[in-house]
Amino acid sequence: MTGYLGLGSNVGDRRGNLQRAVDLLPAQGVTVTAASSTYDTDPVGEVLDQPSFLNACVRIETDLAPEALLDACKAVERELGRILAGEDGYVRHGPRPIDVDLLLLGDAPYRSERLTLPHEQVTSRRFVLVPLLELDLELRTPDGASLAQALAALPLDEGVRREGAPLQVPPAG
Ligand code: PH2
Ligand code: MG
Ligand code: MG
Repeated sequence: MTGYLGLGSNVGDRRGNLQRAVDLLPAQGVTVTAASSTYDTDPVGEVLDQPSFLNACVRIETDLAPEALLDACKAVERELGRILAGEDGYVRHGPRPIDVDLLLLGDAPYRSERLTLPHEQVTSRRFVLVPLLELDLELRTPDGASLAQALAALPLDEGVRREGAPLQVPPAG
């Protein structure tokens, strides 16, 4: 099944953290088939007073079911030193070396206590939509909504600046 992940980092070597996350995905049963450029983005959400983020998106191919794919994303976050929810020192929406979010997976929506697909913010955040549409301009949510149209409808107040070349796609197999 095809899916899309959103990556973010605003602590330490931001680009190195994003690339390491991508490089760790294959060992989790996640094949990376395309990676976007990196974007320097203004913090949005519950904590605005924190360093700017580096964001990117990747397209993946995986046989993992949604919950197992979420576990794979969390395993990568943990390997890169992220403090996860429930652990000492965790700040929701706070600074982090790495965030790996499951944005879209296949053609069906999914909802559980820990996971909602498509990701609730996939149509409302410029830092998600700009790198995502770089991968595939025709992308739609399972209900058929065009992500390009969602981006066009957003105000321009959320700063998203292209920062660097696309992340490297790890060799297949
Ligand atoms: N992630 C958040 C909260 N705010 N802002 C930007 N610019 N980029 C992010 O990745 C981000 C954020 C929670 O995951
Ligand atoms: Mg996030
Ligand atoms: Mg997250």
